[in-house]
Amino acid sequence: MSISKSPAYNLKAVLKETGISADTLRAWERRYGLPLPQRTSGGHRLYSEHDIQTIKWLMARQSEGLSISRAVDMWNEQNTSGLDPLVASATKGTPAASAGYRVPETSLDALRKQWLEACLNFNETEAEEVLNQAFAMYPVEKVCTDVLQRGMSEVGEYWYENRASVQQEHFASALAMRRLDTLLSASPKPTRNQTVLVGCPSSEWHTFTPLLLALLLRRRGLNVIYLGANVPAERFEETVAAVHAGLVILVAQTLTSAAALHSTAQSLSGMNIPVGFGGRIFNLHPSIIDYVPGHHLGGSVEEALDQVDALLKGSRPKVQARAISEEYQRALASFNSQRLHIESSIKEMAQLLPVSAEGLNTGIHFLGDNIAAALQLGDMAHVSAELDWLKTLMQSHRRPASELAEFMQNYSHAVDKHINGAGAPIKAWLQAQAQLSV
Ligand code: B12
Repeated sequence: MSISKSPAYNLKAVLKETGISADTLRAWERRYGLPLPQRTSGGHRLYSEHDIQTIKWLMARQSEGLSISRAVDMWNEQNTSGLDPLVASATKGTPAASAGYRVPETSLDALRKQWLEACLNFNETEAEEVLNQAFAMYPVEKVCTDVLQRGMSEVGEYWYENRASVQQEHFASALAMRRLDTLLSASPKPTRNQTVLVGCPSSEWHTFTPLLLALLLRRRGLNVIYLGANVPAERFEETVAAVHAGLVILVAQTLTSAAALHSTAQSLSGMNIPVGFGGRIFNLHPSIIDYVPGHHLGGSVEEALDQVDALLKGSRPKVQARAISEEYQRALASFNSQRLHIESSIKEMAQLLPVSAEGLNTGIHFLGDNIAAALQLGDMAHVSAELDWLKTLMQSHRRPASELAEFMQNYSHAVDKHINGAGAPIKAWLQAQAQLSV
């Protein structure tokens, strides 16, 4: 078989014939000299039939799972050993497999698995290579959600079940964040004149989804100002006014940061700017949504994208948030004012418990923050889910359930002592939990 090497086709014809993008084709030429078309006297590229077949050959290797650099290596190896790769592939079926290359699966699920495995092994080179391959094969949006976001979620589950260490989880999230940062800084200039502020309320350190949202909105042409983690409510209004924001998006993953989000949204509610919000905690406890003076952007980052467009068009009526009951308002005010006393009483009572001072402090803070947040968000039952989380964590670290029951009893006595009547909803909940924990 002889394939013509005479220059005959312009760039447009080649793009149409192969389906490759002009940028990718130019990058292959620049990096690998493959293919290297001739030029007209005016400097325009002219490709031969052989060039077109070369491009198709390289694309076929990519769809078999090879990275472009491995595909080029294979092309060069076959050429140096006197084999015409185009002839070999026409006669032998899948060249990557027959040349002894490991052909990894390239579905998004398989790529996510490979990425996770590389992260769990602290293998940065491999993890980056898998991502490069994923981005070469699939749209940016798909890779970000199906590989990175779902990968992060899975790492979180591994950590929770004690199948991954904090170090492995941190390593994976650092790589994922770094990639999003790079993509964001490389994204084109905004083409729309609306500005969206995206950030986390105070006490929220999970920045992956707000950063992802910032990236995806930027790729839709919006001017996104990304504020990152732990943004306090103070002076937020000033910032919104200074940048002429058309929309503020706040993201929370935990109960305590949902309460902080609630406070920030309240402080912005006097301005005529819509507030959008979302995150894991609103999926877990949808009843919280009604208490937030803002627009819930849906259950996933993808859903949020369309909601954002609707909000910017001004086609959504202002949300009337639900107020918490008077009983809860009283309980919250008393709890906040007596919290220090309650906590020092628990510490005194817990001296006999076989837990370290550090463990006890963490437990006290965790529970106190969650009680205050649940009261602010209208339902003490929200703390139960957080406790389930704590129980499973304790189990996976082999801590006895009786430890938690005793701690809850102590907490209940301390609430009784310092905020007797007004603390009723807290006490009722603590008593029920102490029974359940034994
Ligand atoms: C990475 C990570 C961290 C990193 C964050 C690094 C960073 N810069 O982001 C660090 C180490 C800082 C961290 C700290 C903590 N973390 Co953490 N973390 C995670 C992990 C693994 C991923 C977080 C993430 O990016 N989630 C976002 C995506 C990947 O999650 P997702 O739930 O699949 O997202 C879906 C929906 O929730 C929704 N969604 C999510 N965000 C948004 C946003 C919008 C606008 C919308 C519309 C929808 C939406 O859409 C997605 C579906 O498409 C999660 C595991 C998990 N499942 O989330 C734990 C997790 C969130 N962390 C958890 C905990 C407990 C903590 C700590 C308290 C741990 C500790 N003891 O210190 C601290 C708290 C920090 C704080 N105050 O904010 C728990 C929360 C449990 C709970 N009941 O609150 C989780 C769930 C782990 C677990 N399984 O137990 N964490």
